[in-house]
Amino acid sequence: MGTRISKLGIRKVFTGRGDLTVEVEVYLDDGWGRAIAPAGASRGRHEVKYFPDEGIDAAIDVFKRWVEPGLIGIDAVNQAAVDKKLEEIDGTWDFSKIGGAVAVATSMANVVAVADSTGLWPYQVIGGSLANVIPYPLGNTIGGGKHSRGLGPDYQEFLILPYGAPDIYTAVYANMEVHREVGKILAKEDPTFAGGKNDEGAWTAKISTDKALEVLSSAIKEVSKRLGVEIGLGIDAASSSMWNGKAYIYANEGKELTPREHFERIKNIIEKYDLMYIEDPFHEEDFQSFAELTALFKDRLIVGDDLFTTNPDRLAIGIREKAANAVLIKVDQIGTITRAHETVRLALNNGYRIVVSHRSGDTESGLLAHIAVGFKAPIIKTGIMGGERVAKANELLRIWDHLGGVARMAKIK
Ligand code: 2PG
Ligand code: MG
Repeated sequence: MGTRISKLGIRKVFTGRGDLTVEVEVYLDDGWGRAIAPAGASRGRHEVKYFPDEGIDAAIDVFKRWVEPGLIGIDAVNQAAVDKKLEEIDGTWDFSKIGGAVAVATSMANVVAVADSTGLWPYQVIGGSLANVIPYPLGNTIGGGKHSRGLGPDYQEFLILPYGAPDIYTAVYANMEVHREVGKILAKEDPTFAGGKNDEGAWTAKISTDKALEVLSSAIKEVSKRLGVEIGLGIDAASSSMWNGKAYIYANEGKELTPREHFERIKNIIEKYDLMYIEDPFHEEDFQSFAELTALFKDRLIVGDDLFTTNPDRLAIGIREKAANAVLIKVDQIGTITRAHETVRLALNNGYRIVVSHRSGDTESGLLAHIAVGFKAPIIKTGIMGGERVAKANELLRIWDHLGGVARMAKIK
């Protein structure tokens, strides 16, 4: 009975931007694993609760009193049973008693422990023997919105997707090269640019949205030509952060746009810059506008992050309303690997693409790469530069090698 949980541990650790979070260790008789809960800054309203009301110390206390004794003896190979037990111990849908951070760190640590005990890699534990598709890395190059203290462009992330790269090494390299090229252009064009980067390693500059997209377009053109790799352009507008209940606030431009004006702005930007990836173009309750935009741009990825919060019930509404055609998957938004997997299955059964994503406050762990491959995601959103981001990219390179001859890149177009 080597895979029964025999002991657990928890400690406070930090994310790359200094948020306090939890790391959980799961011990089996013949193996062990650990995982850290990442932390978001632009959190969706429908995400599980990160910590109980009383804070991180209460989460640790509850873990020792209830989670550890509750999980001891369970067969770790049965991920669904482990995750179900976490739900039972908590008793609320949003993990408000034990905290989503404790739930997700425990659930992910269990995957790592099973991998250690069985000699498999975590991506194989999650996805089985058919998990041999490597996702394309979607890279955050220029930051704005809440991630840049409202001083940069009004949308939160300006993203690139090297969908034409023949292998993961070339894909990661192309992202690095575009990021570098953007830095050079910004230094030339903006006298106030001091080389600043935000939490996700994206450049921050006091430029407009149009300027950010122009800079990025010319960097992509240069690198595409040099490396012979097609690279697409995208944004995460993170529109909930711009929405005040009545209008969208464009702080950089000093404007308030009505929902209709904002819709038109998004539509124009998609056309003008030929965006292939558009995340959260509208606030998190506006399924209607998502549906309208999706109908207009069937061949582009219209992605729900705050809209769905990796929640199968929210995604079911989206499917019914035909809102978006892709869903961001952040395991920490919903609390367990099993729940996230349920959302992934619902998405795939209904023709939605999935994008596995990091958080802005992330860690040195490369586990996200395994989750993306395990869930068979065609895209992983994990930034480009900075230790927490490179950890995932480098892990993709290792998984590619581990798969040997059977590895293949995902199909985007
Ligand atoms: C997002 C994420 C990650 P945060 O909005 O997609 O880029 O940001 O983790 O701050 O919610
Ligand atoms: Mg987002």
